[in-house]
Amino acid sequence: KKVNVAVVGATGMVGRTFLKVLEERDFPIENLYLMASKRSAGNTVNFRGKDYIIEELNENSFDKDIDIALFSAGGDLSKKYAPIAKEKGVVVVDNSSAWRMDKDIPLVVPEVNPEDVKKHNGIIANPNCSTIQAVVPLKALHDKFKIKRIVYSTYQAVSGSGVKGITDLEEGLKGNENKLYPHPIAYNALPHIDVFMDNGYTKEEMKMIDETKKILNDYDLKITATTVRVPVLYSHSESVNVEFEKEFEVEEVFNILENTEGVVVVDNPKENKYPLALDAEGKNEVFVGRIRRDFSVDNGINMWVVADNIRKGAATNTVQIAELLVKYNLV
Ligand code: A2P
Ligand code: 11C
Repeated sequence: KKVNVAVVGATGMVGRTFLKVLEERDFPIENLYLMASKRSAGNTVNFRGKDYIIEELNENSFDKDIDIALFSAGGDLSKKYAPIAKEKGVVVVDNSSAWRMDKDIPLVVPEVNPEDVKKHNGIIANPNCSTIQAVVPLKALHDKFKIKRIVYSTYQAVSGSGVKGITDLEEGLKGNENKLYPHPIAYNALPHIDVFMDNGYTKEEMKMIDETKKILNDYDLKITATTVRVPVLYSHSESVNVEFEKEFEVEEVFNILENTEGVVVVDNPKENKYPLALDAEGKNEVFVGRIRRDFSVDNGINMWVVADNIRKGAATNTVQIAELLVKYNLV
């Protein structure tokens, strides 16, 4: 079955990657509509050898026969246009943070909670990049050993802030002043992603905490997070410290992760093999390594989790959700 797809924010960093991933994964498209701002309207984009004209997004954009719309044009536009699209019978898969914590809207990582797409009310939310890559390995371990507590410490790429983040790093390396971040990102590490909340945490930290509970459907989990921006272009790296309820053998953890869909274990310290941001760039999988027991608690483990934040953290996961909509005959 072929479906009609709209891409909202088609010219953006994630939007362009949607198109690449749709092409690579042979997504069954009948008609494709590309939408962006007035600035890009009229420009053409090539997809599968055919040129498509970019349309300006407006309130009539969804009057056409569209089955699925992939949104990545920012939270404000998602808040405004997702309900309009939904009203017209379109199923929106939204990459912004606008709808993620709405209790009537599923928050989906296909390797973790695929069945949740069936509960969609016209909108499905794609989680934050740093959450997505963490829950892929955590889900399998949670099923087996029941997670009690998680400590996240992240090392996040500047592309998470879009083109302006990349510019701040590239210009900073040339000795020019930072424009986006409050401090230089070149040669630095900033313990500050998104805005600060009243509780002392950043919004990025709270997203990781709240979204993990929703995706794993376990609100008893104890989770804390420190999220840090580092001078890396693509791929977020994360130290994930986990305490389980049940006893385990490290070998079992390796076995489980080696057999988890979407995970690639890279862990051979003798040969200096572990997941690296540069190796994950452009890949769709989540790379896990440095798997070792945390001797400071009864049933603890440490791991290093790396994934391309624009791919698995955004575009790939969104396209995988769209694939589920087709697979389950929901469009
Ligand atoms: P445009 O390129 O025409 O500005 P990024 O996250 O990389 O900054 O990309 C944001 C995406 O959202 C781009 O495709 C951008 O289109 C789109 N966008 C920004 N503002 C609007 C708007 N007012 N209406 C429609 N699309 C928008
Ligand atoms: C970052 N995680 O690296 C952010 C980017 O909620 O979709 C994604 C923000 C979001 O800055």
